[in-house]
Amino acid sequence: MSAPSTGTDVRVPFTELQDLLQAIFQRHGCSERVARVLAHNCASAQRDGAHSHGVFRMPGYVSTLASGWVDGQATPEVSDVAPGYVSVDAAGGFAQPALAAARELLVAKARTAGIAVLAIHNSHHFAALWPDVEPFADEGLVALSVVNSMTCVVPHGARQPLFGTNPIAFAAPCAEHDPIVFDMATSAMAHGDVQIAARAGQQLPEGMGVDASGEPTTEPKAILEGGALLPFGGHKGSALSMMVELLAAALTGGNFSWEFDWSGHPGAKTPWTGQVIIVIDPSKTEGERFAQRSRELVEQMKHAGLTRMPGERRYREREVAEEEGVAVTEQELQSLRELLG
Ligand code: NDP
Ligand code: PYC
Repeated sequence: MSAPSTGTDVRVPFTELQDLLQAIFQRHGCSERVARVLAHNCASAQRDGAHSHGVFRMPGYVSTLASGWVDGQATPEVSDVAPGYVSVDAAGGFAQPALAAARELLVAKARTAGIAVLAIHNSHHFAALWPDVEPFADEGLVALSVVNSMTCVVPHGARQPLFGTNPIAFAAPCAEHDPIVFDMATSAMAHGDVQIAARAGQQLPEGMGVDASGEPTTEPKAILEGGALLPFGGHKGSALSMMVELLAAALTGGNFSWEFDWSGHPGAKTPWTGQVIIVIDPSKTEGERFAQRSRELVEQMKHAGLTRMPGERRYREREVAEEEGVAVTEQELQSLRELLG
């Protein structure tokens, strides 16, 4: 959904926004390396209109760093486990710097073996997932990633929340076209969008969540305060969310969404879990043909009447931002300056 925040938009050059965010991360205890990676991620989400994971997230990052829940200086430990397998202990830091530390090895393995897995554990992910996969498709690779979050979703047929909002992101190259990318929570709605709706005083569509007594509700605050989200698509989304728990936590050695206890760290917001990224080199079997076949698929979908491919809205927003600057509200800009102190 990613509804924009209310207020008057100003346009800020991407690098200016990124530098401001990096300065905030450093000001609140991140190393220069970690701050650069997180700032790029967050500024990119804002640029692409992925508002639930753009600058909206900055107060959450800052309160989490202040709580001591996450290590903003962590040095990830990369292990070359097998010909197609890399493991990273993020050392209680963020997942994106762990990916950055292992990326070169992961790509080399995928190009050699045709496929490689990156398993990250002991990591915090508080961001959109597409920035983790899209760059692989820019290099001609196919990538799939999953990350689990924090207990706030009731499995289909259950009575109590257990799963996280557990997104799945996928990216594939497409000839003479931007990569095909989708990135979606397996909950009916991302937790971030529920927070945005609560802040804006908006009701949600039906079927998103339940209140503290397990009754269906369209009131975002009822979901956030003791209630829970539902999976998208009933038992089907629930099965995908279960798969995310298995891959991102059980496979990596990370926490399931219900396994960490942040109650001793008031202000902590970042889930301490795990992440998997699977990278495939399609040139091993299909040469350049894979990207052509992707293109054919997109053309057929459009021919069938499709007017919006997943990812297209972001690419459009990105194009506008490249021309005019990244849209932020005056209020958001002011809050960012206050976070800089
Ligand atoms: P959305 O439902 O907004 O979008 C999901 C996907 O569907 C996107 O690829 C989007 O493309 C595409 N899409 C949306 N509407 C249409 C349409 N009408 N036709 C075709 N395609 C469409 O995403 P979510 O709310 O589920 O997730 C938002 C973000 O939250 C994600 O980036 C996710 O990674 C993040 N998240 C992160 C978590 C974490 O633990 N780190 C946990 C949960 C969510 P487009 O982008 O172009 O709109
Ligand atoms: O929007 O569901 C969400 C989310 C959880 C963790 C980071 N984002």
